[in-house]
Amino acid sequence: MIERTLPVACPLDCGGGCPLLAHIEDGKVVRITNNPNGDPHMAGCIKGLQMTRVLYAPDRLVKPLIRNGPRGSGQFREAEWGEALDLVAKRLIKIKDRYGAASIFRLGSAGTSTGALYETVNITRRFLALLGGYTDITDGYSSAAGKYTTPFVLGTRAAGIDAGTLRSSKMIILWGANIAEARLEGALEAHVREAKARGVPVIFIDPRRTLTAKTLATKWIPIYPGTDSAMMMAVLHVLIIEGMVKRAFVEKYSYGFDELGDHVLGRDDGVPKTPEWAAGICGTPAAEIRDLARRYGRSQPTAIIPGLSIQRTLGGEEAIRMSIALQVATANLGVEGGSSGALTWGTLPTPRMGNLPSLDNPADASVTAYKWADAVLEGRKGGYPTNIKAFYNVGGNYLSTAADTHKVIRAFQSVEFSVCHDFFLTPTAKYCDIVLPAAMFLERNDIVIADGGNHVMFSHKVAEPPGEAKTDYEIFCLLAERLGFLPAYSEGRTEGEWLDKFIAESEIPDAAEFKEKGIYFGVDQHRVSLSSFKADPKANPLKTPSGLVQIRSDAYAKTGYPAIPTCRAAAPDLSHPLRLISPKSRYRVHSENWNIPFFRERERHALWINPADASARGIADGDAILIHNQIGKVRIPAMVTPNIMVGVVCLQEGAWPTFDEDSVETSGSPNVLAPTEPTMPSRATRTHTIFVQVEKSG
Ligand SMILES: Nc1nc2c(c(=O)[nH]1)N[C@H]1C(S)=C(S)[C@@H](COP(=O)(O)OP(=O)(O)OC[C@H]3O[C@@H](n4cnc5c(=O)[nH]c(N)nc54)[C@H](O)[C@@H]3O)O[C@H]1N2
Ligand SMILES: Nc1nc2c(c(=O)[nH]1)N[C@H]1C(S)=C(S)[C@@H](COP(=O)(O)OP(=O)(O)OC[C@H]3O[C@@H](n4cnc5c(=O)[nH]c(N)nc54)[C@H](O)[C@@H]3O)O[C@H]1N2
Ligand SMILES: [Mo]
Repeated sequence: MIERTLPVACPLDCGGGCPLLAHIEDGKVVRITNNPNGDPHMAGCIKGLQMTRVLYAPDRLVKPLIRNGPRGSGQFREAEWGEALDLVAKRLIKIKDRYGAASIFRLGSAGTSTGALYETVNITRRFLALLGGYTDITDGYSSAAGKYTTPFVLGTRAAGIDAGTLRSSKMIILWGANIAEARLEGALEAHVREAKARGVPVIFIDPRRTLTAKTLATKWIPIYPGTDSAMMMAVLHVLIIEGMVKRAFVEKYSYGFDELGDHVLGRDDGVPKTPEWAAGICGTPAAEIRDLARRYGRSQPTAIIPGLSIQRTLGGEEAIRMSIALQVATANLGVEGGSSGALTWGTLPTPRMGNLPSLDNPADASVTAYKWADAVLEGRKGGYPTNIKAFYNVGGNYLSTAADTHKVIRAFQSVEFSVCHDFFLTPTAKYCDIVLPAAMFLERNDIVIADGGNHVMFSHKVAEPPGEAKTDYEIFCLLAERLGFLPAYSEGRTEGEWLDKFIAESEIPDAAEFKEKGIYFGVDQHRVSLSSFKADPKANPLKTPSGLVQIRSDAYAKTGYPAIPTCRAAAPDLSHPLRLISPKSRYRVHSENWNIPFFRERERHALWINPADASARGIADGDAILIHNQIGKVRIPAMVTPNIMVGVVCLQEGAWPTFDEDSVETSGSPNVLAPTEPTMPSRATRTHTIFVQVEKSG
């Protein structure tokens, strides 16, 4: 039997963008390994290496489905492509003619997030733009607070680092960054592991003792979710009091630092932000915070790598402003081995590469992601730009991943028409009128541009789509043909012709070599953002009003929130005293893989609860419990574990929700409990600030 190999690249939403190699025997993918042409630090995770479990899953969709039962019931009949596509085209035109193009809402986010051709958001936007326009979702669930805030402080969002620069770090702080599980890029974990092996302290600040705490960190510091700005202020308090602030750096590179210093010392409000003050907010012993500050103040360079988690909280904007302020105070910004303190993810340029051209949205209407269901339900009356009548969903499973599942269901019930493309009959697909079976990345060719690092990858088609499944591009071309705009959509190009065009537009000198190796590296693999500003702030000022790091921002103050960072951590109320977090599982990408037994069996899905909180409620490991708040109820077993701090409970993101007759959710889907009230002023997601009560379920 002859085995051959072809490079592929995982385009899923973990930011990893990992270079992989598919091993093919008799036309079947039998194994996936790491692509040896990648950097040795790049290693695929279990999701990528076991992708054949998804590829050959027995529940892959193989035919178009047309709903013939109530929405959500899962009752569909199989249809021929011709019938399904005619229906989609007819309904879209009818809705557009009757209510205007902006009544069509584009849903979906994670899907394929890094494909030059198949990026699910981009490929859908192009189609809907040619249809005449749509209402778009902007900002996303991931990093909206950080993206909003960082330009006020740094004048740019491009403030990340290449993981290779950690070779120069003397200390690494993973601040809510659980990188061994919630991957932020393919090479980060190996670089942190190497640093640890060199004797570099790796501090992990997280409410949970996770795999990162166990395998990568030298120290775990627990913290209540949503309180990072308080701990950061206390760290700064110690740095100031103990004379460890690098004054010359602060003066040369920042604006308004002293005002923050006065606030931290309590000169403006009479509340010194000491470790003892923070201990009461963060649930972390003051001695731990003081020790962290001293070690941090002494170790240079130190890289703070914030997780996206710290800004997906109420007041999460301030955690990002504060972590930048800390890196300024310690002279770690713009320095190799340091970091800016801003999000490191997806912020530095990648090698030049063409991609499917985006088109202006003629309807020019959009809604911020966290409020999308409210926008559907309230429409113009609620101050939103449009009245929504139809959904076009590609690459999203919002029944599982969007906040307030009951509201999401009402939104799906409210529209006249909904269509989605997916590999599986997800809970979201079940609420759609037409479900079109899509090909996954191993069944098509694409170019993958990773979120982290400086490389691009070619991903070959290594399998045929199952049954009659088609690629998203084929589906959109067939629809565009029916709607009369195929020439504009496809520009007459096949998949392969687009990819050749993108490579021709790229900096890659040899297309054949790129396809054969599967990866191309940009010239510089050790980029430090803001390093030219650091080298000469007069010649290379930041794009802020002062040209410096804007610790105080009058522009930010115009949003109604203070000009300097403040602590806006929300505290639970007496009836909902526990703080619920809903982080990523290492076995899933959001809700993806929930339906794949191989992945499900590897992890117990239950509510993490500390033994003290459990015994106070008479809860033993494995007991059925009810988690509840004003938004919803979830019944699921408890997992009593010291790996979560007292006062915090955790239900990992991604369960496909199921409900009993009393509307109690029974799979363990945390978004049933998530309010859609966003963090302000960014109007971003706050899914790590949810307050609940937990009790034994009778
Ligand atoms: N395996 C896997 N990896 C992924 C993804 C995935 O779905 N699966 N998704 C990718 C995507 S789209 C994104 S946006 C990123 C998300 O990246 P993150 O936001 O970093 O991921 P989370 O898992 O939500 O949270 C990371 C850690 O922060 C902790 N945490 C929660 N709240 C707080 C807090 O307020 N403060 C502190 N200090 N810690 C807190 C959690 O316990 C968790 O261990 O991950 C990417 N990587
Ligand atoms: N409670 C809570 N909720 C969260 C989070 C959290 O931390 N806690 N994290 C949030 C974050 S950071 C994010 S980014 C969102 C993600 O939210 P979603 O975008 O809904 O994420 P997924 O569950 O990955 O859904 C992607 C869907 O697209 C399908 N798909 C994948 N690739 C393709 C493709 O190429 N073509 C087509 N047609 N379909 C494809 C998959 O099968 C899957 O059904 O979730 C958010 N929700
Ligand atoms: Mo995300």
